[in-house]
Amino acid sequence: MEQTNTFTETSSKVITCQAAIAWTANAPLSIEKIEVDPPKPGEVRIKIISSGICGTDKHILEGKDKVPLPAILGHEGAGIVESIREGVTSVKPGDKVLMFPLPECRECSSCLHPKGNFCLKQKVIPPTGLMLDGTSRFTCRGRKIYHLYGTSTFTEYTVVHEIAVGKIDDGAPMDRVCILSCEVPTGFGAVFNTAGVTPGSTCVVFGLGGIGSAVVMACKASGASRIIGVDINEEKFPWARDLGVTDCLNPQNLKKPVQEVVVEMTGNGVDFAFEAIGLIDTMVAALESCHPSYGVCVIIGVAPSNSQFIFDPLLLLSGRTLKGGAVGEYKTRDSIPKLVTDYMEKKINTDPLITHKFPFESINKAFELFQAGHCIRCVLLF
Ligand code: PAD
Ligand code: ZN
Repeated sequence: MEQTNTFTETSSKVITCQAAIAWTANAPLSIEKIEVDPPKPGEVRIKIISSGICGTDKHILEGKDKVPLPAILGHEGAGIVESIREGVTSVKPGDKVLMFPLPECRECSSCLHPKGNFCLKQKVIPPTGLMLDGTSRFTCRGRKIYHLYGTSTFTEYTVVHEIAVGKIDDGAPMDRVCILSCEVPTGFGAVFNTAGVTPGSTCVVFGLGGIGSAVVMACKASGASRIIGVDINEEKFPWARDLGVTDCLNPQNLKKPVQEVVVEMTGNGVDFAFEAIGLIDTMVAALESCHPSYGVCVIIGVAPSNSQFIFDPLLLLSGRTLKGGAVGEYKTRDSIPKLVTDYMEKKINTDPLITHKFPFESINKAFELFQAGHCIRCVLLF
């Protein structure tokens, strides 16, 4: 009861709180006092409890993925609804929620298609940094601050469209389920929805970071007989082996291109290849690692802005399939709360995907650790 009163006391008022601002790329985030406007119709204001730091946030901070700045980054958050505005019916103050980098409006052609998940309502590519009405809810030192993918989780409070929020189990452990809003569905869905990995199959995973690790976990759960992991950072190998990787390859230690080694190791190439790095060269290597006739290559990594994916079309003529997908092709609001229930019922255990936890104030330390390659996923606790 007491908690509900606290939540309603602040509704319709501006909230002053701490947030990590990315003023420019290639500089540390700056923790500052910000003002968060009340939600507008169809919007939800959320108190963030935890947030993962994703490779996409790192790429943005390194200037590789261009988004409007200054912004509040972070898109892998768990929180509690502080207030809602008219039109919002699926969540109420006090609800535990996840917020999604990809919304589900349930009205656009993607959402209405049984397989479509790339909701067209909110412009995710290229990102506008603004809410659907073309404005921002964040102000810092008198200046408007951009949102990221309609989420922005590196802040004590954020405002998100209802179409990007999902209510989760009341008992969900908030320090652990935040990764179910991006890392876990992205990796699991690439395997279960996009590729359809089959028992006994051979797989190669390029990139053994957070997303690649979730891919490995799902390949193992699908009964893959061989899972080859590729990374230039050998610190990732022990974690990857624990999750199910059977062979680890560091391309920098090989005498020939890694794809040639993968093809030799598997006879003619793997059944399923995944690219979870975000580089054109490794995307081509993943495609070339596939069996020429029936291999399936799934692109998950987000390539640097304005890059071109150039490859020999004969690679497809022989029968290979090239696919991609955002957030594992899950319809986010329909599916992700169910993943949380699966986690609660111990049908999936995603805890090994979190290797470090930091208080929110130490966000720059967490980024340093991530950039140095010493972790799989860091989670920030507020
Ligand atoms: P991460 O930094 O945890 O993992 C990337 C891994 O790649 C690290 O282990 C690196 O050591 C490794 N690596 C880097 N360069 C090379 C190389 N040349 N060869 C081999 N290995 C290399 O990031 P992440 O796992 O969080 O994200 C991975 C990608 O997935 C990134 O591009 C991100 O933007 C993308 C992503 N996509 C979606 C989606 O919906 N499609 C969602 C979330 C993240
Ligand atoms: Zn939609």
